[in-house]
Amino acid sequence: MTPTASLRESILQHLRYSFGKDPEHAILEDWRMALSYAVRDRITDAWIAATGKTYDSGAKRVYYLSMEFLIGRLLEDGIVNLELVEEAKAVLEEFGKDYGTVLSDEPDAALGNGGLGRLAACFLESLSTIGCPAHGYGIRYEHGLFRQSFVDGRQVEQPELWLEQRHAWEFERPEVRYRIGFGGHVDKRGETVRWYPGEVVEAEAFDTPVVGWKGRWANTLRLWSGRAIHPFDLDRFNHGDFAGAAQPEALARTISRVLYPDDTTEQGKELRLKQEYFLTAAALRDILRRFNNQFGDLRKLPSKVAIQLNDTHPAIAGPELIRVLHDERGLSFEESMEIARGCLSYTNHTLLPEALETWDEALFGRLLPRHIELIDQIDSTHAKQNPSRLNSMRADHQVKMGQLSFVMAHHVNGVSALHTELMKTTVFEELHGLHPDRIVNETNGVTPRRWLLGCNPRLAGLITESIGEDWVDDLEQLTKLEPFIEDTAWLDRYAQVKRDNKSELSNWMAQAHGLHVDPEMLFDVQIKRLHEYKRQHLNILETIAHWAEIRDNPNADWTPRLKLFGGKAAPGYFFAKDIIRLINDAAAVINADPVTAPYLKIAFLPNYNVSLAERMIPAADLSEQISTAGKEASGTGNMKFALNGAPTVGTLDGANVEIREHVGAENFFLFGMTAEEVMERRKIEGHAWKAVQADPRLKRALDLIRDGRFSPGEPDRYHGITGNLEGADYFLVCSDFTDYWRAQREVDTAFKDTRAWAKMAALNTARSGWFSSDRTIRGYMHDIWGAESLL
Ligand code: OX2
Repeated sequence: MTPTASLRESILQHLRYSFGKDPEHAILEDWRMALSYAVRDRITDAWIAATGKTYDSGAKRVYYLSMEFLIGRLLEDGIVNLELVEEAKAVLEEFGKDYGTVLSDEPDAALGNGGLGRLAACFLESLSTIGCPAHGYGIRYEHGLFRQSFVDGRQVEQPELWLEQRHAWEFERPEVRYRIGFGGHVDKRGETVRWYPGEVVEAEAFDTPVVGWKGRWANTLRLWSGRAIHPFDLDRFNHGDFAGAAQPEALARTISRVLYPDDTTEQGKELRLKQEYFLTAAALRDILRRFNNQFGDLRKLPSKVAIQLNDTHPAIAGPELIRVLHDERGLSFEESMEIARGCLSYTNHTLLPEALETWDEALFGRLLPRHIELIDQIDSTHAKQNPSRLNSMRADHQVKMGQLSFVMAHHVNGVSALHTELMKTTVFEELHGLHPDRIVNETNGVTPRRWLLGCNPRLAGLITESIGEDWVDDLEQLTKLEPFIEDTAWLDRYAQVKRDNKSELSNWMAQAHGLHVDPEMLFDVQIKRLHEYKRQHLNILETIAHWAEIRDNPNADWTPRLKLFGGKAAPGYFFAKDIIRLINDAAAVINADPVTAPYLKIAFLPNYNVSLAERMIPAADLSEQISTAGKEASGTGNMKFALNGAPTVGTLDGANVEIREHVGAENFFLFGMTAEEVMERRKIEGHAWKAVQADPRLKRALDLIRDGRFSPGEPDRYHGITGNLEGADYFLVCSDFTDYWRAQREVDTAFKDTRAWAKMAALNTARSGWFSSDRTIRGYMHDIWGAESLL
């Protein structure tokens, strides 16, 4: 049987026996599911083999605990990693099905908000590519991140329904269920302490295999779903209370119903804390069961188990592990704490004060009465061991999860060089003083399988043709492209790839959104969550100022530019939602201006998600990474753009710093204040107003907004934004505007020299190999986990 016949056979078999269809009657979803099952069968073989190898080797295992896994679609990932692209295309073509259409039928699993969740997904793929035995543990949210649409330019949120369509990738494990308790009381008899929860739900496992490059290895993503222990109350039913009869099930399922419930209400907060404990307790139960089956002696736990806490969300793992070891298994508190610390490590992803997790002690104590006692005991034990310390995890009637995580972890890592250094001098200054070896840096990375090979087949093809295919799991080999870049014929091909990608995106935008743009324009892209620190408003201000300038002098030699935006604002973050609306309002006015139309267009694509990123990044000419220095811990989109040949216009923030070092300062459009200058600038009274007075372009842009040029029916619609910018301007939009403007005009000039631009883009690709998540994961394995590859 030829390989084509074998995938073909497999698809037809699944159509028939898994879905009860023949090719004549199969709908698109049947084809997608049959192809997925055919691919999944192959992944499953690799998966079972890897699991067997892990058991046999007795190796240390890595457990990645995360409230978010932004995995996106999985079919293409599987096809790409198993090198089945050509075969799958051929089979589908034979049946008159378009490969891209079949892939796009898969719902985009948005079980995360942004960078933190996407990083977790890249890490899982790299762990499998490297062959490091690992599990991801998360929550199987019924509703992922909301779907975004625009009504009159405003963001509207709808529930996300990824599980409404058939989902090919998970295996339900009804035999893997744990009871997770909340509330109740703590009983103390002499030395014996027992927690008797008042409410108990069950966590049920759903497993998704994650396959690595060439199918050499596959690990497990295990997601927990909430269910009631007694799903149906027959007694209530028999008494005619039909709704009440189903209530236990409805309540228990609430726990895994939605990603990040609104936490502005007390109920919302409580649910979030419940989710955190639910994930963590179920994962630890599972880890200990597996360890027990294989090794038994709990003192060996740190040599066999490495648990990574993705931010503080699973920080309850520290006290929970101590509770199990001490209360349930009878080890002393001190020894339990040592064992727990030997297993745990913690990644910090942000220094923003509002994102550092704290819990009100009353709520915490009500939900987790034993854990709050243990946290106090951890705190006082740590205080005894380190008498000079000032930094308590239990001040102001709060529980501080950052401090708890730091104290309970053997290593704490930041996600870029700058961020790690700032951690040492800001949030964790005191704890770092006490434990100077605990903080390490692991600069983020992205998986090249999804973010180059999968999403940019034209560029991947050119690279493989030039240097062979070894770059796919050894990304630093991309430096071998450098000599080719000197060859103008090769460089023209590189430039042609970008043009083709831009045409493809343009066609898609026309067909999907009725947006018509000229693919010859400079595609300037800012895609990420909406946040003041990310400064989408700096971008739109510059766009407006530029528009005014073109109108002053329409016959000058302007570089045509398309400003592309994508990103969601948190439903309760009204300022960020206003920024979205401003961009959409400005787009409506500016796109309709016949004078500037050849030179400037704006588009905000709705419902930004992983799949949309995969479309946009390969087509980008310019990557906007313009956060206020010191605020973006790392960024990972910045890496994807550089890898796909879009130079950055950016500040010295997060991983931008390292990207610039790698690609070369001459291939990066730097602007703005440094993190230190930012702190100094904030001390100057009236800094924003001074910046506005000093730059007439900025002043004009603000005036246009304030005077209602983009909201004629409601001139004061954006007074919140203009007032903020001219007043406090905490994120220093005005102070960085003038230098941003300068950098953008440098971009205009540079883009006119097509060859020089192509060279700059190609050098970005050639020198971004270090930003592979394979490199990051090797760093964690070596510096933090003490784990080894089994390949
Ligand atoms: C994000 C950070 O904002 C981003 O800079 C970083 O690249 C990403 O995590 C992965 O490390 N929630 N999301 C983040 O931090 C938090 C908290």
